[in-house]
Amino acid sequence: SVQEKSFIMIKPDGIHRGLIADIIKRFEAKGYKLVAIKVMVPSKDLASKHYEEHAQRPFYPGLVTFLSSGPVVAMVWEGKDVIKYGRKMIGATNPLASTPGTIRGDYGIDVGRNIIHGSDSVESAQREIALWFGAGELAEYDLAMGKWVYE
Ligand code: DAT
Ligand code: MG
Repeated sequence: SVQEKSFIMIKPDGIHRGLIADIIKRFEAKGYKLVAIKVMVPSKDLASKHYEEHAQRPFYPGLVTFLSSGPVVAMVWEGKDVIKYGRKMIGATNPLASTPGTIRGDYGIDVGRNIIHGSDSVESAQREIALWFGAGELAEYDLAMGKWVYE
C-alpha cells in the first residue's frame, strides 16, 4: 500500500507474440517506475525455483519446461500498491476468466499460455526479485513525472 516493488515477467508466449511493448506501455502509462529489466532464457533450475510453491501440482513439470524454453523479459516495477494493482492489470490466472481490459483478458486463452507473471504478495515479490536480480541491478532514481502522478 506504500511505495513497493513487484516482480513482473513477460513469459515466452508473450515475447513470441510480440507483446513486450504493449505490456511495458501499460505499466509505464499507469505511472509505475521501471527499476530493472532484462531478457534471458531462464535455466531449468531458475524456472523451478521461481515456481517452487507449485512443485506438487500436476502442471508443474510442464510449467517449468515452458518457462525455461524462454526468452522471458524479467522486470521490477515500483510504485504505490504495484503488487496488488499490477495483479489487477494482469487479470485472473485463467485468461478466459480474466476481465477484458486486463493483459490476460485481452491477449490470452489457455491457462498454460497466460503471457505474464506478477508477484502476489510483498513476501513473494521480495523472494522473486532476489531470485531474478542481483543486488545492484535495481536502479534508484526519481521519475520526473512523479510529482504529476502522486499528490
Ligand atoms: P498466477 O500466475 O496467476 O499467480 P498461479 O501462481 O496459481 O497463478 O500459477 C502459476 C502459473 O501456473 C500460472 O500462471 C499458469 C500455471 N497454472 C496455474 N494453474 C494451472 C492449471 N490448473 N493448469 C495448468 N497451468 C496452470
Ligand atoms: Mg502465482
